[in-house]
Order: sequence, then structure tokens, then C-alpha cells
Amino acid sequence: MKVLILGIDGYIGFPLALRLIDNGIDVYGADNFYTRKRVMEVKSKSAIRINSMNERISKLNNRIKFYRGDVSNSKFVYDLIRDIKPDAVVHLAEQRSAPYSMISLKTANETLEKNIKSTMNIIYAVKDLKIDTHIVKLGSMGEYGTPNIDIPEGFFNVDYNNRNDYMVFPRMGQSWYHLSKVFDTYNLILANKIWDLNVSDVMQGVVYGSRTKEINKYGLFTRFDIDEVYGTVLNRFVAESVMGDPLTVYGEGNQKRTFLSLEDSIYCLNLILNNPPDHEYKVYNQFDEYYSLNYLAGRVKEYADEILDKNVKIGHLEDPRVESGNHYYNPVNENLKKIGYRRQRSLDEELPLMLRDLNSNKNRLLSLRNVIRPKTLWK
Ligand code: USQ
Repeated sequence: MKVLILGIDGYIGFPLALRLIDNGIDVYGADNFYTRKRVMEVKSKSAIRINSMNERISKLNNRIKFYRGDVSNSKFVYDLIRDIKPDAVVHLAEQRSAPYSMISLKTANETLEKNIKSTMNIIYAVKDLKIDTHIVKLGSMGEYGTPNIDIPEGFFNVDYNNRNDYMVFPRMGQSWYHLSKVFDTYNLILANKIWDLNVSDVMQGVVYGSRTKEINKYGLFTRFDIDEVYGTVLNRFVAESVMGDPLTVYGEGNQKRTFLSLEDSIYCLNLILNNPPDHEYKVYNQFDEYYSLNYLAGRVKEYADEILDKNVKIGHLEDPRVESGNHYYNPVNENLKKIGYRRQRSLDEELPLMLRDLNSNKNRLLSLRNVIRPKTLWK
């Protein structure tokens, strides 16, 4: 099988490449190092040192065929898909920060344009070049927002004025970033309807963790962001505990979100690649568990106090975002279980690993102290 990973240099892309290489798959990858550049612009860097793409490839004995370029450039995408004729394309090459998308009109437009165009480029390249490719697209659980009813996998039955229909579940994303993914979702649904494209749309929760089996085997780390723009909540909490700073819980901390470990994210993507739909548009709600932020802060404190002999404080900051602080939350994740998903690594297994990895990079973390406090405000 030939798999093309768009965004192969990223937090998910690189460990996915390692897994596929070890599974004997021909791995092709593209990246324009957008995340490396944007993270530098906010005066940050990966909290765990990572190799350049050239170093990664040479340490892997050239088992990744790498193309440098931007997926929002249609010529680049057409050339790639024409040359490689991949069996699957995994699209991870989008602007992936909700805060970044909320900084200004410029960053909002950049996010919407880059993300929507990149998915459209893939859709049209696959259709025009008539290549029977499985498109695996990274969406977000945040597309759904936090409705006061259960969250199904993409679609649900609606009864309204004595009639009923099976419809797309309403999407109520809470940032321009999340809305860019909503547009992608609708664009993929239409592409499947008109041209029978083969699509797995992955609504992924917040990923946490620093290690997968192959990161251990090769000793090649993936990036780990902790700054207020690019770091996600649990990775940030663990970093803050190592720095000896209060955990930055935004608002009341009763927000609930879906989570999964990096190991589980890679496991799920591999399962999805091995189970292509039959020219359907298929949705996977990709998460292991949902937790409140207060619960997660409590668990990080518990482990950091014990392992690093700390007395971690949990801080409550005014919420820089506009989001519900107290809400119902009940999403399902049945489709992954149907293709064999079982949790690979729990929160209790991952937290000690993260604490040790970050503690061994403590000086690097301390140099990032001034990019931790939230500065990007929704209002
Ligand atoms: N939060 C804190 N403290 C922090 C950082 C965040 O309390 O220091 C809160 C936020 O207010 C929010 C929650 O934690 O309520 C999650 O925020 P996040 O920054 O970890 O995640 P989010 O912006 O929602 O986006 C991330 C990824 C995105 C992915 C998404 C899944 O960046 O790519 O799609 O998680 S989900 O959250 O389900 O939308």
C-alpha cells in the first residue's frame, strides 16, 4: 500500500509515518514546515527537541519519500497525486490552532483559506486524475461544539413538523479554526455525493502525549507544543507542572472535551487506513474518553506531586475564549469500535511518561515561560 501523508512533519504526521514504515507501507510525505515557522513567530518552539526533516529521513534510512510544498497550492497537490497514485491520502496539513485563527482578520482568513482550499485541492485532484484513493481527513470533535443533546457520529434522525429525515448533525464550532473544519466536512460530503469519493472524516478530540511505540524504538521524537497559541490543554498542564507554575485552567474548568493519547490517535488512523469505506463518506468520532478540565488538572497535580515531588497549584484564569463553562456533553464513538478500536494507552499510563519526558527537558521548558499565559482573546 502507498500512503501519502500531507503534513508529515507535524505532531501526528511524523509518528504516523513511523508506524506505517514499520508496517511495511510505502510512505510518501509532504510538508511546507508551516507549523515550525508559525511557532517560531510566537517566540516559541517544541518543548521536546526534534530533528529536522532531513535528519529524520536519513535516520530512517530514506524510508520516507519527502516532497516540500504547500497543500493549499493546487499544482503541488495535482503533481503529487499524479506522480504517486497513492492508495490513501491522509490530510493533516491544515492550520491547526484555534487561538491562532482568532488573533485578527488576517489569521482568520489565512486559516479559512488555507484549510478549505487544501481539502478542495485534494478532492479535485483525486476526482480529475481519476485515482481511486481513500481520503482520510482530520476534522475535529470541536466542529460539533457543546450542544445540549447527545452527539452522534456525523448524522442523526430528525423529526420536525410530523416529518423526519436523516441529516447532518448541526455543527457549532467555537472558533474560525473549528469552522474551517466544518466547511471541509460539508465539502467532503458533497464530493462523495457527486463523485463517489472514498472518504473517512475523522472528528478527533484533543491529543496528548509524547511517545508511541516507534518513537521509543527509533528515539526520534515528535514536536510537543506548549505555548498559548499552539499548545493544547493537557500537554500544557503537564508542562506547567514541570515548570512549577500553576496550571492554567480557563474559566470555571467545567468545560468537557474529548481526549485520546498520541498512541491511540496513531492506532486509530492506522485502523482507518486498513478499513477504507466502499465509496462512502464515513465519519469517525475519534476519542478515547471525555473529561472536564478540572478533572484533568487534578490528575496532573496528583502525578506531578508524586513523581516530581512537587506541590502543584491549580490556577483559574479568566477564560480568554467564548465557550460554555458548564454544559451537557455526551458524544459517541461507536464507528471506531466497530473496526476494532480498543484503548491502547490510558491517561494513567501516559501522564507519567509525559512528566518524565518534559522533566528531562526542564531548562528548555523554562525558556518558554513567557509564552504560556494566554494572550489571545476571543473578544
Ligand atoms: N484550555 C484551558 N487551559 C489551557 C488551554 C486550553 O483551560 O491552558 C481549555 C480551552 O479553553 C478549551 C479546552 O481547554 O475549553 C481545549 O482547548 P485546547 O486548546 O486544548 O483545544 P482546542 O482549541 O479545542 O483544539 C485542539 C486542537 C485541534 C483539535 C481540537 C479537538 O488544537 O486541532 O481539533 O483540540 S477539540 O477540542 O475536540 O475540538
